[in-house]
Amino acid sequence: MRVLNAEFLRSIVDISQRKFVGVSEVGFIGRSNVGKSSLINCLLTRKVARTSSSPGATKTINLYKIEYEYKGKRRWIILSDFPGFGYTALPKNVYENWERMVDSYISENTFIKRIIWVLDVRRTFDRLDHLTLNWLTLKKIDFSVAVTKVDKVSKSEALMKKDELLTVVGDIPIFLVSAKQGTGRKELLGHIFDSVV
Ligand SMILES: Nc1nc2c(ncn2[C@@H]2O[C@H](COP(=O)(O)OP(=O)(O)O)[C@@H](O)[C@H]2O)c(=O)[nH]1
Ligand SMILES: [Mg+2]
Repeated sequence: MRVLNAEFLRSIVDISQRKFVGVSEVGFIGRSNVGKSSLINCLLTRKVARTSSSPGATKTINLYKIEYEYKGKRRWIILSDFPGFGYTALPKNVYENWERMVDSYISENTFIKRIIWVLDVRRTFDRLDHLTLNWLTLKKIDFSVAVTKVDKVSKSEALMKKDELLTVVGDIPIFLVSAKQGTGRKELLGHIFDSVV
């Protein structure tokens, strides 16, 4: 398993701007500041995704082109970094705009194979998370959970969080990761590559 090349493709707001017909895609969703962009950079071992110190700054869907070698084959896919939701300072109409943009992009995108839903290990599962879970279920899209920032808690706390989530989200893949320390990187990357074959 080797990432050969990774580059920023473009920022878009609408499916018509996507192009790249036939190329499989895996998307990253989650709250602002949860660590989506950092996780993408960790997976790629390159700083291609822009991380920002101002939460809620990303308002576009950012597409990255990834060339890799996996199980003896060379391929390329798109990873998409979605704008973070649930930033409380955002006015309601901005939130609704996010929902509409992401919802229609995912609904109309037949090349998205899986969503990686990024959750912060230290946060409790709240109303917004339940809404997200309902929405993912309704969309009938395959998704997995990446519980990130596990470097901030003990190993047993991270495992407890995983158990707790399993009872809430049901039988879906859950990965414990740290973008800072690289924990769980190989497992999640292999899972992503397995999702697109
Ligand atoms: N300790 C720690 N900090 C992280 C981790 N991942 C992200 N961060 C920090 O969390 C903040 C938000 O990260 P970012 O990737 O921009 O989040 P995004 O808004 O979801 O894309 C940044 O200050 C990161 O350095 C992690 O695994 N461990
Ligand atoms: Mg980001």
